[in-house]
Amino acid sequence: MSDANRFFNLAVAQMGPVHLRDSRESVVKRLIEMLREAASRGAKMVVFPELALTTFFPRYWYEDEAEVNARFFETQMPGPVTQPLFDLARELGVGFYLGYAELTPEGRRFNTSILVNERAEIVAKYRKIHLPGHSDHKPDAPFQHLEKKYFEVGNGGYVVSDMLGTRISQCLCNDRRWPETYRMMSLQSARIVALGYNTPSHNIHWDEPVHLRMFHHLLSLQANAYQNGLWVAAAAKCGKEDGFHMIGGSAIVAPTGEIVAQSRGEEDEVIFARCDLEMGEKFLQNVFNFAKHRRPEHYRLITERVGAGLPLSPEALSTEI
Ligand code: ING
Repeated sequence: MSDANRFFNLAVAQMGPVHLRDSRESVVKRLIEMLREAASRGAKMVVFPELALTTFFPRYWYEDEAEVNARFFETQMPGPVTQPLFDLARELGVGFYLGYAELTPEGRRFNTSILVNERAEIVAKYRKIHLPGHSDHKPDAPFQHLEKKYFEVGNGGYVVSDMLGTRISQCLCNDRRWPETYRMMSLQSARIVALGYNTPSHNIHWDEPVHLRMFHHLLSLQANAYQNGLWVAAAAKCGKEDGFHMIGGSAIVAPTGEIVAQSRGEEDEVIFARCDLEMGEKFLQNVFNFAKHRRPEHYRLITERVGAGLPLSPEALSTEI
C-alpha cells in the first residue's frame, strides 16, 4: 500500500449543546467552522455527531407527531439549510459523516446518518438499528428517551462503502455498544467506522454511577476496534442542552484499541488523527484472522435467538452428533 493510500487523515468534530431555541442555520454555521478547521489540518473526512442539526429531542414527550416532524426532521438531504455544508465540502474536497432525523416521503421516520465523499455525493445512508429507550411517556422521569417512539428500526443494515481511498462504514450511538455492529462491518472488510452519539450522563432507569457513562462509551469503542481491526471515530454532541447534560469524550480509536485522540471539553472541538490503515491488517492477519480462526458453526444462537433463553443441551450444541 503506497503511503498516499496507507495514511488517512481523519477528524472528528464534536459539538457542544444545541438548544431548542437554536436555529438549524446557526448549527450549520458551527459545522462549517469545524469543517474548515478540519480541512486546514489536512483532514480527508470529518465525523459529525448523531442528530447533529437539532437538540436531542427524544428527551421530550410530544403529543403532536406533526409538530415533532416539522420541528426536528429533515425531508431533504441536502436541503436548503444544509446545502452550504455540502458546497463547502466539495470546494475543500473533504468527505464527512452527518447524523440527522430523516422523514421519508412516505412519512417514515429514522435516526439516520450519511457518508459523503470528497465530491459531496452521498455514498451511503444508514438508519439506526439499535434504538434504546422507550416509546411510552414516563412523566415521573427527569427526561424521556423516546427513540422507540420517534424512529423506526433501520431497514438498510450495515453497509461498507469504498470511498476516499479506503472502506468506510457507519453506525449511530447505541449501535456502538453492540459487538454485532462491528463484526458485520469487519466481515465486509471495513477499515474505518464513523459514528455520532448523544449520550445522557444521567440514567433515568436506575442510579448508575455517572463515571460509568464515559467508561462504557470508551470501553465499547476500544474493545470493538481491537477485536475487529478497525479505526473507530466517534463524535459527541454534548454538554448541557437546555440543562440536560450529555457526555463528551469524542475519540479516535486505533485497531490496537488505543485512544489516539480525545476531546478535552464539552463544546465544539475538532480532534484529529493520521490513521495508518495498515495497522488493522497486523491484527486481522494474526490474532483476528477470521478465515483461519472463526467457527460460525458454534455461533448459531447469536443470529437464531433474540433474547436470552435456557441453556441448550450438549447434543444440540455439538457439531458431531
Ligand atoms: N444514547 C445512549 C447511548 O447508547 C444509552 C442511550 C446510554 C443507552 C447508556 C444505554 C446506556 O449512548 C443514544 N442516543 O443511543
